[in-house]
Amino acid sequence: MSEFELYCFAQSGNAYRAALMLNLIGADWKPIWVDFFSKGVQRTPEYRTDINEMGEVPVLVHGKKKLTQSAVILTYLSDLTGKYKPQGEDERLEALRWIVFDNQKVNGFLGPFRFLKNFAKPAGDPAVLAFLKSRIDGNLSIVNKRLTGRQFLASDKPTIADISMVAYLYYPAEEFGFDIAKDHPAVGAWLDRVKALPGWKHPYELMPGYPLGTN
Ligand SMILES: N[C@@H](CCC(=O)N[C@@H](CS)C(=O)NCC(=O)O)C(=O)O
Repeated sequence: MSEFELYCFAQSGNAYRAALMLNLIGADWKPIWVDFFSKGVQRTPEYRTDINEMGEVPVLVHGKKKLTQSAVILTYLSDLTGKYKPQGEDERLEALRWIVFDNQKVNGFLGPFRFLKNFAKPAGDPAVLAFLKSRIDGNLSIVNKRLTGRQFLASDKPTIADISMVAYLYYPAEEFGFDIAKDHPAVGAWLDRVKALPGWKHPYELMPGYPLGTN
């Protein structure tokens, strides 16, 4: 039995944050596939009673602990191992600041945009997609400015803020209809730096369920 179990699926950038962290810290972990698309398992009463009352992935199981919300999972794993942990109060608050901005405004918009564009039936309303795209452009520009002349978001070393922010950013450009790394070059260079960390893997390699319907 693995030390950690992670409820997840390959298309989830929210779950990727936790999966990537587990891989980067060299944890003994295994994914538990959640059939999000065909069965909507996360919306069943059983899932909400037994796994996560919020009806979401990721969920991390470690011994008797069951943790949800990727920001909580990242914090827990960095406290536990000391890896990718912001150092000192200023860095800790800075990392938290970028994680909240990411959850709400960067991947918080990118995730639904990509879902509406690729997976929703019926497909997303073009007006909604256009609204989300304009927010995504504006917010990625803020991240791009932050990363111009710096190596990582909250420190001179990679921290959980970086692991949070990459959530949806490695998925193929065709799934968005625009190329994040090209449109935001400092973000592109930083994505390469994160990709070079030992243990990095693409979300489609790290979590089960890709291509859709193959698990
Ligand atoms: N803030 C949460 C977001 C989690 C989230 O929204 N996960 C999606 C999958 S990518 C989900 O499970 N949604 C439930 C649903 O749509 O029914 C986190 O970072 O963990």
